Amino acid sequence: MEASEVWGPRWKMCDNSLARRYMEVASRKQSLVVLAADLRTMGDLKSMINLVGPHIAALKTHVDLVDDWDAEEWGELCHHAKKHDLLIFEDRKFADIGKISRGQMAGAYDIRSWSDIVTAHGISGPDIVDGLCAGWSDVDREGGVLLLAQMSSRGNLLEIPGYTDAMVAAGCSHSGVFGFIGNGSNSDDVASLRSRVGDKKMIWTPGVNIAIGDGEMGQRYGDPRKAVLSGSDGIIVGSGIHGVNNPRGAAEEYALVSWEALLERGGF
Ligand code: 5BU
Repeated sequence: MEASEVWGPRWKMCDNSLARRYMEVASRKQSLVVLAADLRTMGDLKSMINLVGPHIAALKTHVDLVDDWDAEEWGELCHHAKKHDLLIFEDRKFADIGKISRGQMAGAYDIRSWSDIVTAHGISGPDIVDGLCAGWSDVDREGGVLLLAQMSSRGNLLEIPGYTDAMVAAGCSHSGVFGFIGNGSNSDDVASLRSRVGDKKMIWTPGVNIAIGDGEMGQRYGDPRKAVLSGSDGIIVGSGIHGVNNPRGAAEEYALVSWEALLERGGF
């Protein structure tokens, strides 16, 4: 199916080029699954991409979690991910002032050269988005920033009244903003975020698992189908895929559930 047919108003109103690319990939692969690839070795990461690559739309990394990280091998891994038609999303949660965030896009990991999407907190003010976009421009690339409007973990301070509204207000008008992170563990939270965000931006949700309830160390999980029906455009799933006996089967199942929910929702 064509992305423009599937995504309806989201496609028409979108102002971030990476978000369009995501909608195209998701439509080609019939999956809204973003794999949280929280694995500790390069070998395990590569094997996981091979196993589940056909069923996911994006690969979410924590580059500083990998014990045997090596720049050259990482480049090869990203190349491999691209062959699987995946967007690469570094969940770095940048939070510094604009100039420093721009610098941190370079540095030892050189995130600007291989990431398509990164996460950022808005706590330091809106210039962080300019800083991150400047980081990509420095290597003639374009990317999209996912701002944390909500989190999935228990007791997070983004729940303090006013924070989410301020984040959405600051992020909605910036074309460098790909979208917002919403709390996938609670479909009311996702629906409320969607009503504030409107159609112009993506909402991606961590805290999603077919086995709903409390996870390790304050993580909370909600149902993937409900998250999409409430307005999530991408379900971020980690242990629900890499932590089970049959990751490929699980990825396929999350893909099917997410895709069917998107079609049921009618793209918006
Ligand atoms: P899990 O294994 O499905 O619980 O992994 C969740 C992933 O999503 C993990 O990589 C977290 O860093 C990430 N995450 C999250 O869980 N909650 C949040 O609010 C944000 C990111 Br932002």
